[in-house]
Amino acid sequence: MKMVYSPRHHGHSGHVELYNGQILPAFEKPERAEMIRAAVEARGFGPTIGPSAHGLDPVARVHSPAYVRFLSTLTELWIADGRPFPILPSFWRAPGMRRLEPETVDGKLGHYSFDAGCCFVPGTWDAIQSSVDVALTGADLIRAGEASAYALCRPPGHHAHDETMGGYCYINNAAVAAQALLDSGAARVAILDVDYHHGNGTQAIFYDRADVLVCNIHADPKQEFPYFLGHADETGSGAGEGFNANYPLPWGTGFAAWSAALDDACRRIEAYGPDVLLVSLGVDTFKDDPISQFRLDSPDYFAIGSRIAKLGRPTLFVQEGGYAVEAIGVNVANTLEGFLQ
Ligand code: Q9C
Ligand code: ZN
Repeated sequence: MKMVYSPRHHGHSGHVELYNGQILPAFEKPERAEMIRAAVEARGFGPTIGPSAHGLDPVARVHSPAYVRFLSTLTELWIADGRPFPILPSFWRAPGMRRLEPETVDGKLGHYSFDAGCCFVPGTWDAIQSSVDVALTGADLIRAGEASAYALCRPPGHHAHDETMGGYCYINNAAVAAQALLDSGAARVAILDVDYHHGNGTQAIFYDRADVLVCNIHADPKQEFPYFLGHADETGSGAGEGFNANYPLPWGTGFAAWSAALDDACRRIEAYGPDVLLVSLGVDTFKDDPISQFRLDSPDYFAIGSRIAKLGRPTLFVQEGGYAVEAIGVNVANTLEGFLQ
């Protein structure tokens, strides 16, 4: 299995988030990707390759042109205004307010975000572009006939909506890769999101469509971020009715209950018969994750990988969350090894 990785993720470093009322170094930090790269390379699954540049056209198949323009110009607008870094949004629209794009950069920042989890430093936009190129290069590998590939995306993507960033996510890497696969001949794609947090962006992007089945196993939004999406009764709308499945689980969930949800999700995917499977691979389900409340242990990730392999589909793993820096490399590598065995 090839791994796609870019050192340009390092541009997104020294950034902050708002946590417990304080501006703190972000949990989503560069060491994450380096720990994963080292652990995966140590297992010898296959070569590490760099991404090829795909430009912004495939991004604009999922995200609105105005949002892509915002992301690509925010840093220069900020510098032109003579403002200090980092950039961090802190005001948002309430229901009932109007959806007009403000003219000023502060207004745009609130318009295109849903939390204070998406900070910009000068290298952030370059890192975002490299991350989606990593996912698209992984999709190219699958298209070229590889049975599987691993895209080490950083920053992650699954919280990003068509025109909203949040939860450390700017561009929805998995959604862009899924759309690229559909645009190049796949008829049906399934996305299995095993990150601890609900993949609200991925769900919302494909909610009214039958060509992408989205299954999400995550902490119950009644208790956990992103709080406002991810309930079990969200099953899709219109043509997409029946093509979204959520498995919200309570804080404290261990592998027995978690893997029962995985089994159910896998049965759905099997019945759907996708041409390609994308796995939004977050390992923040780990027992020692600093911002999460599930109790999976490192050996459990072998079992996750091997259950996914039983589906027998061309499979692209796309990295999402996981913040226990010392363990995330092992947990990702265990998942991939369980898949490959
Ligand atoms: N205690 C991903 O895993 N912070 N994003 C919530 C609640 C936001 C996580 C804090 C967590 C976002 C890709
Ligand atoms: Zn997460």
